[in-house]
This record gives sequence, C-alpha cells and structure tokens, in this order.
Amino acid sequence: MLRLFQTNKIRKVEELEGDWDFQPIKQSEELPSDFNYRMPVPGCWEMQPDFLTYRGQGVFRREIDVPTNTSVRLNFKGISHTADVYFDGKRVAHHYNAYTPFTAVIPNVKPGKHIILVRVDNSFHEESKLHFANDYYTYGGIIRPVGIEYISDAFIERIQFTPYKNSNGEWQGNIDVIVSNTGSQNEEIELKGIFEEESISFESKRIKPNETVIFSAAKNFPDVKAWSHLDPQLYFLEVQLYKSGQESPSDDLIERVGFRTVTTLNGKIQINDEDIVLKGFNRHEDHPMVGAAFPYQLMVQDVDLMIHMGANSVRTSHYPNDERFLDLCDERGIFVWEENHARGFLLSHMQDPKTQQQCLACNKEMVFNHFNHPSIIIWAILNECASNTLEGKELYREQIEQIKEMDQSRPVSFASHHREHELCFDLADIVSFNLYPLWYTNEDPGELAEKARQWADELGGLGKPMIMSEFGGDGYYGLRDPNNVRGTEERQAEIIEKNLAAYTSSPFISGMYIWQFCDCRVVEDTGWLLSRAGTQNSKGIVDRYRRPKLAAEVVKKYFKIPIT
Ligand code: ADA
Repeated sequence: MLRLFQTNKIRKVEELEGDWDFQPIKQSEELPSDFNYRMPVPGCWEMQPDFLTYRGQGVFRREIDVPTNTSVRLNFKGISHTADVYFDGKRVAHHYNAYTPFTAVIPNVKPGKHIILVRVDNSFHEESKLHFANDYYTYGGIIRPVGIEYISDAFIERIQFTPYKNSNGEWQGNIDVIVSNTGSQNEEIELKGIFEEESISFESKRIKPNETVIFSAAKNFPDVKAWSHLDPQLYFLEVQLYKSGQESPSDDLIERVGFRTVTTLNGKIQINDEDIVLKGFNRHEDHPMVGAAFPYQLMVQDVDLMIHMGANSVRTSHYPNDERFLDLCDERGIFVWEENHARGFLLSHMQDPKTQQQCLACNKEMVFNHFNHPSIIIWAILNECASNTLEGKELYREQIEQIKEMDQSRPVSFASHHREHELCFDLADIVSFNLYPLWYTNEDPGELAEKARQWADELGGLGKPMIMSEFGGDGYYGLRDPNNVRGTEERQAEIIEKNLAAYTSSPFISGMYIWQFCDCRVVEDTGWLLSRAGTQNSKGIVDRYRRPKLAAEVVKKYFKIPIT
C-alpha cells in the first residue's frame, strides 16, 4: 500500500511489493549477476537470519513486464540509507537518506521485460552525514513501499495546496500544480481541477522538453468544513492533464487535503484561531519484528495506542515519516510535528558542507512531499545540534529560511538542549526545550519549566509559544522494585508523573512530547552502552513490542484531562 487513498484514476500505478532477489556485495564490487537470497520489499534486511546486524551493501533485483510503449516513473518511498537505481543496467537515480522519498523517470520504455537493480548501502562512512552510530538504528534495505507509474511525456509531479481564510473568515485555497515534460517536443498543456464535482480552471501553458512548470489557481471554498483534531474532515483534490487538442486526459493526480490554519499568537499555538496544547509522544519508526519497515497494521496500532493514552500529537523524531503514517494522522486528527533528519550534530559536524547540503536536500524532500498533510502543523530541524554557537546559528538560519521559502503556512521550530546558552530562539516561531529533569538532572520539573520560559524570553523567544519537546527517563519493561530505583517501571512512572503534573498546569506551555513512545533499537558503537543496556533506548512508555509500562496509566491520567 503506497498511500491510504487512491492517488490516480488515469495514470496507471502498481506497487512493486513482494520478494526481490538480493545479494550482499562489497563496497567496490561490481553489480552481481548471481543472487542467492530473496528479500521482502518493503523490508529491513536485519529481519533476515543471515543479516541480523549486517552493515554494508546489497543489491536488490526485480524483473518487470511493461505492457506498452510508455515512460515510467519509479517511486521509492524510502531506501536505507543510500540507493543507486539501475534500469536495464543504466543508472537512473542516486539518493541519500533513508527517510525521504525520491523518483526516477525513464522515458520511452519498450514493451516487454526489464530489470530494476537497486544498490543499497547502510554503512557509516564519510559521505553519510545524517546516518551514523546514533541513539536509534539505521536499518538496511528498501524500507518503504515502491511504486511504478506509467506516465505520459508530460505528467503531474505534485500538487501543493495551501488553505487560508479571507478577511470575512471564508475558506480559500491556493493550488499549485507542478508539471514536467520528459519528452523531446514542446507540449501545450491544459489542466482541469476537480473539487467535490466543481471544476477549477488553470491557464494553459506550453512546456518545453525537460522543463518543469507551475500552474497556479486560487479558489473560494464556501461549503467546506474545517479539519480539526476532533473532526478531521478531508477532501479530494483531483487534477487532470490534457495535451492540446485531446479530448481525454492523459495524466492525473489526486491529493487529499484539509482546511485548517496554524498560527502562533500571544505565546500560544492556534489551529483555526483556537488555542491548543499539544500532548503527545516522540516516536521512532521502529519495531522488533519489522525494523523501520512498518506494515499498515502496526502503524494503526501505534496511533491507536497513542490515542488510547490521550495524546493529540506526535513528533516524528528524528526524521520525516512514512507517508502512510502521515495519512493516518490526517484521518485520525493527530497533530504532527515533523522534523528533518538530524540528531546531535556537533559544530564540527555541522560545518562540513556535506552535512548542510544533506540537510537542505532532506528539508526540500520533506516539505515538497508532505506539504498537503493537514495534520502536519510544525516543521522542525536539527534536533540538539550546535545552536549555541554563532557559526551553528548561520546554518540554522539558512535551513529555516529555506523552509519558509517553501512554505509560509506553518510555524518552524527546533528542539534545543542548550538551556541558557541557546542562540537561535529568535529564528524560530516556537521555542522548544529538550530537558530531562529527574533523569539527567535532579531539578524540579515545574521550577525548570519556569526557568526555561525565562531563558526563552531573554534569548529571542519573548512572546513565542513554548514546547517541552523531550522529557522522560529509562524504565526497563518488567523491572520492578518497591524502592523505585533508577531504571524500574516505578521510577519511570514517577518521573513522568512529576513532569506531566508540572507541564499540564503551566499556562505558558503550549505542548509536551514525552521521550518516547516506544523503546527503540540503537546502534551499538555509540559509546553510551552503560545507559543503553540491551542496545536499546528504554525510555518508551510502551516497550519495543508495545506492551505498556506502568507509566502508561500516568500518561492516560494527565493527557485525558482537557488543558485550557
Ligand atoms: C536526546 C535526544 C534523543 C534521545 C534522548 C535520550 O534528548 O534528542 O534522541 O537520545 O536524548 O534518551 O537521552
């Protein structure tokens, strides 16, 4: 399943799910011709008994049968972490970063059999600045779905829909449709939009070969209902592409959109002009049975569990998530803080130009691909990086400006652990603190929150909403002790209780994300093994198998009380 709704009625799309041939290879080895394994796609190779901790390269192979003369677009939703894609032996794409989608267009494909090869690398090396030994696991494989789309020369790349209210409080929307021409001739293109059986017109345009053009339209939507947490109304926005002189469309794309605004005024966050308080979890896409390659049912289980505990929000720490998960959040009315892929970069790491370039690429892919999800209400960058330095600040600035240029409709934030040394609050719309009172420090959560508000006010965040973006403590599932010693479920429950009691009663806090929803696997070579026993981060409120710990009842108690 690529998405939770039908994205095309005209363009033919198939999912390339199933067993692909697989062969591990060495770094400098040529592409293999013999394949000794079969590997599920989507899947993580760590789930296969011969590759439990394999860090290296492997090649996936799949034969496809193309029905007619056509152009083809391969749509990879996530390959961990570096991919080189070959079509009939010719390289057609190179992509870095496990957690963002990419496509490869192959023009003029003849009918018959063709071979797709994907060389995948999950090793840590100089070129890989976002994936390295870290407090979560970088798996290997084609971890998210793959689609094949049969496209005409001119095709719709994507649609960007921005809802807003006019001065009379009526819903309006800007629609941008991005169209490319992969053919060798100029194309005269007309688009027809359809929304709830009403049509939307666009000015026709000529597109030269290899050119990408944006078609724009603005429209009033007088009869729609707003998307909200309690009533997440969604609508389909369909765009059809006609080549000049043709009566029937040759391509289409359907997006699912919602009408809501996000603002930050008077130190609070508003959805559709109403103040909200975000209550939720940091979540890693990780599960002991599937790694990072979530099937739909396990996504639903996670969302259900979060809702069951009273959460209204999730932070996709520390990378963009699978689009099906975001679709699900749209459907269930879960507010999403989506962030780019970055955790704990020191200044020297940030200053390597490759790091910034990989972050900028990630930001672009995140915003372009996830733009239409009404559930996403915050974009964030660079979790716990060098925002306490002037040099780091310039890199934060460049990334925030880049995001603002792509999307002015959502606030931007970043999670900081620099306390009174933070230098970048002036760049963000929301100030966010990762603080671990009662776990890494012995401070009182309420007093610390007051201090944090003061730091925010003094350091450029005056008048801005404030979020406690991480807090929590270890609790090993099943480790119980009436003395509440560190690491027990009792101690974790106590830490969570004191933190939530403080934050849910502080009027200046607009959101809180517990670290973390579920325990997650971590990379062994981080050097923190003493605090990461079992190579896992054990601060989950549920364990890796989603069994609730004692703290789950505490969360329920606090998250279910309405906060005004
Ligand atoms: C940090 C970090 C998380 C996690 C957490 C912890 O705040 O952002 O990824 O590592 O600490 O468990 O210590």
